[in-house]
Amino acid sequence: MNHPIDIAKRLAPLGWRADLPAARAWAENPAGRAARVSEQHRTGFRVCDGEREFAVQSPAPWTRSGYPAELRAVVGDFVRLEAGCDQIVEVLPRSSLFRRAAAGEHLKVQPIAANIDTVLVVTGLDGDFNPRRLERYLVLVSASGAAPVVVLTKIDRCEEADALRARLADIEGGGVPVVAINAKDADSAAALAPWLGGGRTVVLVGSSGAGKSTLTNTLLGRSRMRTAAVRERDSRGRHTTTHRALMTLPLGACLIDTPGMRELKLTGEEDVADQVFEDIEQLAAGCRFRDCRHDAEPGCAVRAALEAGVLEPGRFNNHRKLQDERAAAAKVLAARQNAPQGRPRGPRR
Ligand SMILES: Nc1nc2c(ncn2[C@@H]2O[C@H](COP(=O)(O)OP(=O)(O)OP(=O)(O)O)[C@@H](O)[C@H]2O)c(=O)[nH]1
Ligand SMILES: [Mg+2]
Ligand SMILES: [Zn+2]
Repeated sequence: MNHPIDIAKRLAPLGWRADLPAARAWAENPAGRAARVSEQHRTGFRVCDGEREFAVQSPAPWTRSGYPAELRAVVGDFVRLEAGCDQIVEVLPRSSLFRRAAAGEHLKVQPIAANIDTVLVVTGLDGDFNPRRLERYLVLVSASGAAPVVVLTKIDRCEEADALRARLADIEGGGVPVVAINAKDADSAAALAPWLGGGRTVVLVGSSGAGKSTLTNTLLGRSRMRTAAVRERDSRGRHTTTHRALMTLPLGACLIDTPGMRELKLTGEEDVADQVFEDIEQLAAGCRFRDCRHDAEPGCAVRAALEAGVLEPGRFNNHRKLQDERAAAAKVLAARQNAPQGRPRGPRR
């Protein structure tokens, strides 16, 4: 039953593919039982082994408060269970990991989902719509190893959908697909089919009330996740979803629904050469000085673009803000890694 071919058959509907690092690691050491983390609650994990779904115990060190969050399992992880299947022994190597940092006194990195092919960044075409927040999401996605798609929901309730979408022209120009749908309607949600084929895994992220669980139910073809109306005044959701859950869709892909995120800080490990702001990086290459800060330097191509109205000031300011935030977070990380009780150096991340 532990033969790689049996494993592949059993776990294929759960997104197991021969090219994944987890499958390669398993082939080298097929001991115990392989499964995928299908639910993550505050109190623990549920996993699916392709035959049944059940709760499992975490290894003792994971429960220590200082234990690095990234070394614990997260929804979407493939894990090795001990032969009795009661306990996780090991997190198998990941192909990608979507993470954010939560604000607060200490920088706290929070892994959201692992082994993801596509991050669907869900935004309502209502009071939720915010290009600057989308850019922030896209910087986090660029560091994850997964590809982003922006999903605009509530097109059926928005009269200015085209105008709002036009404000994402720079994002689309950077190669990020943008899809506008009615998340309640299966025909409309079918526009996401290119990312939902067999063997693929996608995660839905976005603010509370954006329509993640509504979309999940529509794609599943049944009401599995609870949904709730947003506040009329400001379109804010009520944090209806409280755990992360992975489901296999009729189209074949695995989809992970997550609770709406309040805070979305950078971890410091994002790419410095940004894909998200490639237009600005390209402009900056034309500045007279290589270290131009685009303040008042002569021959500044970025300022020129701002003055000519080619570059949106909001986008430029956000780029700077995110760069500064990333630099500050990277400093905290470096200090922590140099500290005597720095994070344990493991082969995984
Ligand atoms: N008309 C319309 N309503 C939508 C659409 N998408 C979501 N809604 C509504 O928006 C509200 C919030 O949707 P949810 O699916 O609960 O939002 P969520 O992103 O899962 O929110 P959290 O679980 O709190 O993070 C519900 O009343 C949905 O019916 C859409 O495309 N069109
Ligand atoms: Mg939800
Ligand atoms: Zn410049």
